[in-house]
Amino acid sequence: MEENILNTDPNIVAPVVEEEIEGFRHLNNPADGIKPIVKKYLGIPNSVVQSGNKFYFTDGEAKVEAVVITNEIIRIRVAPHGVFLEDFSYGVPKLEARTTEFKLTEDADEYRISTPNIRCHISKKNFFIAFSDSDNKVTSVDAVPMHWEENTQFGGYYVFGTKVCHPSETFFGLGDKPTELNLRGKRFTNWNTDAYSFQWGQDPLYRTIPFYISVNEGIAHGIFFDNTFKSHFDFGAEDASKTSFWSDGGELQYYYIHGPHMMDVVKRYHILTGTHPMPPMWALGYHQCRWSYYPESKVRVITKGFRDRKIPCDGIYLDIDYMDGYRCFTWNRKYFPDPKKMIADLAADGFKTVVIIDPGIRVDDSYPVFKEGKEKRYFCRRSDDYFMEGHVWPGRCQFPDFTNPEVREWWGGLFDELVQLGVAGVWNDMNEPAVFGAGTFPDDVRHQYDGHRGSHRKAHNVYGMQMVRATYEGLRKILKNKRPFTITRAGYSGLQRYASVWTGDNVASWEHLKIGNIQCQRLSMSGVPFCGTDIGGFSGEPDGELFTRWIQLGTFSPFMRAHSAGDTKEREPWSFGEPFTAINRKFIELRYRLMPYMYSTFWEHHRYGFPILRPVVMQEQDVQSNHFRQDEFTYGDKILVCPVLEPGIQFRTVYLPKGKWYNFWTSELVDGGKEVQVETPLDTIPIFVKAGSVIPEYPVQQYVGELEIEEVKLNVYYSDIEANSFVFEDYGETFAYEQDIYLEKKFQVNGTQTAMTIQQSLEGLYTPRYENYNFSIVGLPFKPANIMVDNKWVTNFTFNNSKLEFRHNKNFKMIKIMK
Ligand code: MIG
Repeated sequence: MEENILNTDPNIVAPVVEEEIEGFRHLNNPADGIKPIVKKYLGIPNSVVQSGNKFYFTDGEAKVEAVVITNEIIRIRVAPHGVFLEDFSYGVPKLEARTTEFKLTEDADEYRISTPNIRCHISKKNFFIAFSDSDNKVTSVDAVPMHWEENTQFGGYYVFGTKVCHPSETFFGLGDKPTELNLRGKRFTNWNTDAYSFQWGQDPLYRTIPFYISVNEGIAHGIFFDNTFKSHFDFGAEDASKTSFWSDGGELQYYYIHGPHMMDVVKRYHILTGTHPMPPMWALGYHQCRWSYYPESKVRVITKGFRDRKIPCDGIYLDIDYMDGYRCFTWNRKYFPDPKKMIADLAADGFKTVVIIDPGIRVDDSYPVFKEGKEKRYFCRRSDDYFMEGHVWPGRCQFPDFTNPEVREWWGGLFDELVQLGVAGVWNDMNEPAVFGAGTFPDDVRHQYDGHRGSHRKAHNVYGMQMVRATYEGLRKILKNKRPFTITRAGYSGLQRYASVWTGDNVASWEHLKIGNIQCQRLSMSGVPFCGTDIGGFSGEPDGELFTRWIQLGTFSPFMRAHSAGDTKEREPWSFGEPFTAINRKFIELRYRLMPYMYSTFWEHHRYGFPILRPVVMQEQDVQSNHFRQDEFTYGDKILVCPVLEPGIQFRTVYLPKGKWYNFWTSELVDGGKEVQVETPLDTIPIFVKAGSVIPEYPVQQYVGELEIEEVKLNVYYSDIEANSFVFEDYGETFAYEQDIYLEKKFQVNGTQTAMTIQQSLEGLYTPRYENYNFSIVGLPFKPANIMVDNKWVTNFTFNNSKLEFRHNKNFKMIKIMK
């Protein structure tokens, strides 16, 4: 008989003693087939001890710790024999208590830790842990007590948490999973994997983001299972009434993050794991990549191709062939005889050069990087002290242990020469880590893990993040006050502190366009805001239509880069001829026009923890059908985009959240809260702007910084409901913003049938160099007769096709437009 170990019957007191369950197929290792397993559950709590913001409960042997971090975040962890592991996390660099407003109470049924906004209940009957909000509405409750199973091979435990899954509950998050946005009914594993040409539903992929958001009956909460071992999540897949997360080692340790809105959960997740630093503004431009552009003459043909055709571009990438025998930090002098000159020439033409770096270091005593790493014992070793060796591009390789701070420091320093040559960004590949044949390292490889030593089982999922951290921190030192630009394939929660990501080796297919759209939204809501796909698809051949539709999606991906595998045909924005080239140009130009809006959205992320892309469910989580929408999303909260994901489409259905929206192309005003049909000829995709928005716009530039911006266009969308917008400005490439040298402009728009007002307030120490705004007011319901700015009349304005245009000095406080 198969016994249900995930019993939720509250009348059944969980077993206190070790329990043998024959015939249960182990959740972790289906490959093991049938084997007896021994699971142990928390028993009955019999005491509590408080130490500051930490509370310890015990059943006599196991201990549970609850730590109050903020009024909405509590961390739980379990020590099977009462001894907790060292409190160290790559995901959460500083665990600071940010509240003192909590108290412990107790009655016959439970212990209760309360903050002003949430309560954590520890049942005295069965050690179930529950969370509720200040209205006592339970948002999360154990379905069985937390439990574990001894790992006889490696020591430690497999650890399990199981919560009740409600019939209407939906789930989001987990990073880059290539499946429906809503994760309900599915099971996942996190184990960073080089997944060339991955498919819909394939799991795992490149990243481990063990964080999910649940929404039930209008209330959202998040669980961040901060555990770097191979981890697993089940959202009602095995049993529709249970949500489980478990891991092959480490501690059962998770953060409960309260909403009630999904946006609150994401923002609070960023309190724990940090946000992305401001990127240099050029990094938000268009980037062109290929495996590989070489030799130098080819790179010059490509970059010239952009300028000749007037297609904006900021980034040009060198893939592995720039190196000498794929040795990191070297150059193939046959292909690139004078990299310094080439990079300088490209820079003079407005291109930033980004180079790839892999973790595998060629075993070769005449190669200084290898020699030094070997002498200083920086490479990973197996359990018996043999070197971890594997084949990757350079041939036989060893691999730096990036979990060692000394190794990171060394690695970071290696970029000095590349920076002196003018390299502007570093692309970190193969850092899952990937090894030909074997896939990755064997489990027994040892890692220093910042002094908290462990095997590859523990370090695998953070290896890539620590590599790009070494890269980022090294660049940050070398560049001094200039912002580094890095991109990584692998990562763990918190990677956003160091890098942008691309979604890896996708395929040139319509299905992958759809996957990419979902992945970017999902990464965004999982705390990885700066993300993008290989536009066009890495492997395979897109036709012109697919490529153009992908450029259109990419225009609204935070990271916009076209990339393709070496065995494919040419893949530049002009490779498909007309009409595609002109449309691709139009969209890349749109990206540059919207640059100040996108940059401001980035600030909103960096400073306040908002995601950049927001699926409509994040706009309106109370509308249940939104929990199943995954095509349309907003960039920031003002611009809604719905990519076209099928060939030959002349129309598509778009859902607009409640409120009023302007069709970006036609300025037509549309009521939201419903689906609308939108025309989608090849040269447009549905784009809508929320009424009341102020969208700043730059003139088209061929690259960021090409023009001295003399005037910023302010597109103001009339609204009869008061609406707020903001614009962020600063130097665009330094860390002066950390010293508060920036400007946050706040705009408030309000209208009636006879008048409209625009108010501006300024905050910050930065002064932009341009003097004027060029106003374009869309959707005025009346013909304007008078415009007054700060009590002075504006006489020079035009009104055509319901668009009001005039110029004014940027320092205005109040504009009144009257009938
Ligand atoms: O084994 O550097 O995902 O973007 O072009 C392939 C060559 C290694 C995989 C990356 C891809 C890159 C390619 N790399």
